Amino acid sequence: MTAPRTARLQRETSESSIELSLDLDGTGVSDIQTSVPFYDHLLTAFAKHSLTDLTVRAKGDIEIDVHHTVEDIGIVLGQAIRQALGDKAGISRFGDALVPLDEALVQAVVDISGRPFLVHSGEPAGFEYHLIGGHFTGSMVRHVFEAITFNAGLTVHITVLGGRDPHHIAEAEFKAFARAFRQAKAFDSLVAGIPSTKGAL
Ligand SMILES: [Mn+2]
Repeated sequence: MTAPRTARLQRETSESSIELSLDLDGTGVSDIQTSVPFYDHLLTAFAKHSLTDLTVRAKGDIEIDVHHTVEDIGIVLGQAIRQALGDKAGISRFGDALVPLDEALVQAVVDISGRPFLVHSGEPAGFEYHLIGGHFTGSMVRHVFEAITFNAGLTVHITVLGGRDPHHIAEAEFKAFARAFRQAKAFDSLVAGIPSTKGAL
């Protein structure tokens, strides 16, 4: 292993104020206070299952809607991932996972490609309108993956294969993404240099 794969970012706008730090070579320890309780739950699951140490402190205009705060944290998380990945030398690059949560089942595939692309499908009809925990709109699940993917430079495919309970589905999506990302960012001792025929990712 070369340089530490860490990042610490701050972002301040009229809509939110965010401090985020992460270590991609951690053990999944997290300390997350976003002021959006269900999002704390999702990000804690992401940290735990991707073995990323993650600290988030955020305040935002959640009296209007959780949208700005949730999306902005996704943007900063994506930027931090990109920064911490560095030149991507020696990593596996690809990862995939199939993760259940009771009746919910989600497949995630990650390519640390440097090319932002999200393909997301399979959430049941009405999912986007459901208020999970009474405050977290189902539509924000895809929106967070858009923010992470575009800002981290990842190609991500997330397919919800089954599920009925919105809490289960959202959590299984984050866990599947986390497990696939864990594989993709892992160092592979057989990989010499940057795993691309182009020589850059
Ligand atoms: Mn938005």
